[in-house]
Amino acid sequence: MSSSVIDFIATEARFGAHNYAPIGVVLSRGEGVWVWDTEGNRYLDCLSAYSAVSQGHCHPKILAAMVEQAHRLTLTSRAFHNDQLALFYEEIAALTGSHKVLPMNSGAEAVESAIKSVRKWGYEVKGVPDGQAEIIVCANNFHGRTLGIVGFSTDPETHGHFGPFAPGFKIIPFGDAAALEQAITPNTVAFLVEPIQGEAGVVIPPAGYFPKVRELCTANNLMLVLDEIQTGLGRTGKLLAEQHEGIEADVTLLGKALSGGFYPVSAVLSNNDVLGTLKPGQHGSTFGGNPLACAIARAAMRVLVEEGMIENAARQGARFLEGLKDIRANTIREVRGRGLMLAVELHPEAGRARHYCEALQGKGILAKDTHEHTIRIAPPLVITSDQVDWALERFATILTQDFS
Ligand code: IF1
Repeated sequence: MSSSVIDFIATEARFGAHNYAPIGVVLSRGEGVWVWDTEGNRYLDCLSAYSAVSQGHCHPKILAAMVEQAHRLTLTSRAFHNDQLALFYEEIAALTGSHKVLPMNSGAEAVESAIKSVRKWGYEVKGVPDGQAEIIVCANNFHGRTLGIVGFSTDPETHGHFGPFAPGFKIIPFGDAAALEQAITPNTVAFLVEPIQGEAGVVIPPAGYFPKVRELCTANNLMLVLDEIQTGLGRTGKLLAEQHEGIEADVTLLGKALSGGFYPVSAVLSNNDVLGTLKPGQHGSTFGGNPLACAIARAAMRVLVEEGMIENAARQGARFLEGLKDIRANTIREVRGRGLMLAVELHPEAGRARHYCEALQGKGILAKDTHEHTIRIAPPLVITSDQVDWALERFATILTQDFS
């Protein structure tokens, strides 16, 4: 390592809170599926900033929209109208079929906003007694880092020593419709769930789970809130992961790729009167819905569709999954995925996934471990067949080695 690389890492460690343990690479440039470190080494990005750079690094059309808007107007606050918000609403509604949109910034803010909205809906529309609203969530969920959200996390790392937490959440196993049925009471206002659990290790629920969930939510008059912050916008090979299940959520949460990685942009989408319960002064954000964010998001959505990235995610995801399944290595316990949201789960005896990710870095691939034994693979949706094959060769080399 050159001294400059050591400097960046040491300086981060000296001044920064140590709430991350990054792999030892300092990135300084990106283009499409590729990123370069400060020494000029090139890597295939198989994390895509946790699916935020789905459109590829520094997409030229999103960049142009950002620069153009930054020259004109960046922030007005919602105290005034701006000439980008209406266009953003129109385009995201046309893309997703939603009727109402609430623009926020981070994913966690979209989740918090949805929680507030469904509670208000519960009191004002469903008729739940004030202060009694219950929201059902799943074990091993990941919905963000704010206090409201970490309070219903089941991961001790995520919630440990951050309490006391807000009441009103019930935790049930993921993928178990009977557990949902049992947990519902007259005070239940919503079921908040990821279509595929990301942080839990790319956990795909059993077939038939979501249709049954949809049926239970409708029958009991509660809102199905799908957190598509990671799975949405083409990641799984469809615009929304709910389309694989043939269902429609009442409330859909988007973030991450909504800006193609240029800026934090998130949104709560609803196709009923949940968002209608929010009246002036009851919710907001200084930056939410700002013209720069809206211009960026409009371009990010446009290129996703115009450049066929969603179809490409389905095609290349299938190729990647097949290729991973073809690797004969006794380190591998299971390979799973949908579209370009993939994971390789290692046998516990094979050693920590972190060691495999560090070895992959040496071969020009950046991937991220999760939960000790799982390697997460989520490249930008613009990846080509040749690039998938290039990656597969390297995965085969590393996965047939023993890092225990
Ligand atoms: C970190 C994981 C991914 C999310 C879902 C909401 C949010 C996220 C389904 C919050 C965020 C991130 C945040 C990142 C790690 C990461 C992650 F490993 F934790 F699970 F992507 F796989 N809903 N996910 O996945 O969005 O507020 O961050 O914008 O470093 O914490 P945010």
